[in-house]
Formats: sequence, C-alpha cells, structure tokens
Amino acid sequence: MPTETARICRLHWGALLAAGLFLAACSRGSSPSPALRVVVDDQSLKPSVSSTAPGPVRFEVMNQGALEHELVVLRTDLPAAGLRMHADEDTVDEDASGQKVGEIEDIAPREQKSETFNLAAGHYVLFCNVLGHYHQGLAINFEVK
Ligand SMILES: [Cu+2]
Repeated sequence: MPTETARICRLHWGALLAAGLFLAACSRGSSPSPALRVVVDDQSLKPSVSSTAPGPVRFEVMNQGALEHELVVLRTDLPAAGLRMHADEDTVDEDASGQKVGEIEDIAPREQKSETFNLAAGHYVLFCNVLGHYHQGLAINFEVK
C-alpha cells in the first residue's frame, strides 16, 4: 500500500516538524528576559535582587506608595547616595551623574508598569527622580555582572 505508507510518512514528518518547532519555541522560551520586580513606596525603592546578568532585563515596577513615582535606570560610577543634584537640590542631575539606560515614568499609586531595558555590565543606580524623592530614600545600588 504505497499511498498509505506515503501518508504515514507525511504524518511522521509532520509530527517531527511540529516537534522541531516546539523545541525551537521552547529553547527560545528557556532564555527570556529575566524579570526584575521593583517595589516602590514613598520611602524606598527595592528590587527583588541586587544584581543580574548583562542583557535584556524586564523591570516590573509596582507602586505601593500613596504618591506617583518613576523608575530611572542609570549607569554610573557613583554610589546611590552620591548622585549629583541639580542646583535646586530636589532632583538628580541625570546627565551629570551618569548614563540613563531607561526610565518608566508616571507610575500611579497601586499601578504596575513594565518595560525591558538592555543592560551592559557595570554599576547602576535605580532611583525615582520625582521632585524630592531621591532624598526620601528612593535610590539603590544595582550591579550587572
Ligand atoms: Cu518617587
């Protein structure tokens, strides 16, 4: 029954192809951007881990405070407590302090916002640059290595 054999062969090839696509999808899925949860409230900004590997990192920022916040991802040689301030002393001078890699703005209370940023190895500071919030403690060191 040559036609039946051919049909079964096609089925097998179909199954193999499907399995191959599935494996390809799985191997892609096995190395997704690692998620980094960051909880912000009105006195602190806390990432779920203090370091991560270089590459794309998905920041999932949850605002548990009563005020609106933001997340700035700054690559810098400065420590979290030593960023350069604008003359008003209420906001960080981002350009003078380092290189901004990403920012998630306008995160309302109880809101979660997510974005993926590509991080090279180095020292970073994660902070909120809403007026006065840096001095309220919303800044923390973060390492990519
Ligand atoms: Cu803030």
